[in-house]
Amino acid sequence: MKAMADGQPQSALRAAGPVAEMLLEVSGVLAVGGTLIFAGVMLLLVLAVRRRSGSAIDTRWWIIGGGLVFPGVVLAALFAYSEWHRPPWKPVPPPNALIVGVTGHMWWWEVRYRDPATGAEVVTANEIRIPVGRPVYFGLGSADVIHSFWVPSLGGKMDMLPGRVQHLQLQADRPGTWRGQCAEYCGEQHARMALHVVAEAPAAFDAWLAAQAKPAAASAAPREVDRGREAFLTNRCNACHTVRGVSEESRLGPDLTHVGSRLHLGAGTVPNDAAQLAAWVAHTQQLKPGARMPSSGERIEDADLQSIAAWLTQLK
Ligand code: HEC
Ligand SMILES: [Cu+2]
Repeated sequence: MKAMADGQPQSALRAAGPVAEMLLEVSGVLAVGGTLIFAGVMLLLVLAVRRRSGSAIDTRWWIIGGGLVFPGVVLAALFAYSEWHRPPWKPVPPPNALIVGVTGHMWWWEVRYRDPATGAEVVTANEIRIPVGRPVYFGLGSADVIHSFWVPSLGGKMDMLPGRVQHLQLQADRPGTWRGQCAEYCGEQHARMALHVVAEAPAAFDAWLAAQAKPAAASAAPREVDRGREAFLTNRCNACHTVRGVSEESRLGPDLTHVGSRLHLGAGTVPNDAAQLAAWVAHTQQLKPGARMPSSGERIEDADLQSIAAWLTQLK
């Protein structure tokens, strides 16, 4: 999975679902049409320059034809064509859609699902899992400034505005991992505000969602892991982070209940494993300067840091 995430270029030219394919087709038609018109105009320019003075061409018809009739017909046709091909942005989800809420934060993404079994909210961050072949209907908002949600291989782009809910529909036709990013400048770490969409078979998605809905598993495991949980609480990481089943809710930072199941840390800043996680906690401000999380390297004993990393990494 990791290799795929890294191998997949972020590109609107690699459409992986019906919405993205439609946008690609419209862009192609516009590019070809624009090129033909440009070539035609250049041809006329050459003819005009080479024309002998005094030859009797009635320029009035060129002005009426080329300046009024031609653009009128072409623009009307393009308007009809693009309306016909418009992505479904009506604020009504199709009946079989999966509904996902995404809130932009400086500089990470909060992602919310509903557990179909209980109706409870399931919160995660920076990574969106979706089932292949099913439309996914996003409700998009922002907790602070304007961000923009964009996963080029899967569909269009939509601004995320504070105090409003915007809508966007995407769909993936095959399993895979696609990178997306914030597409509206939102401050210092705008460039490190990436997200990943992982599309998988419906059964695998259902299993994933059911696992995410559970509270963090109480570890039946090595002492170090238990010590990590204690250190997480005594160092007040829970002031900003929720770990369901371990600490009260706090939404200032990403939900960490199942952080070990994600591909990256820090909204695509580093790949996720225990060593990277320890480095992230110790040197947050070096890895992502300005991030709304303090570096803890100087504050936390190294042994505690390693146990916190071991504990969080096994929260799958
Ligand atoms: C003041 C609030 C705050 C405190 C305290 C805090 N964090 Fe964070 N943490 C954040 C924010 C905000 C982010 C998101 C940063 C970003 O990506 O821009 C974050 C990100 C993370 C991530 C990456 C999660 C992901 O999915 O990308 C981990 C892991 C993490 N913090 C662990 C810790 C640990 C362990 C502690 C305690 C030593 C801690 N944090 C203390 C606010 C905080
Ligand atoms: Cu941004």
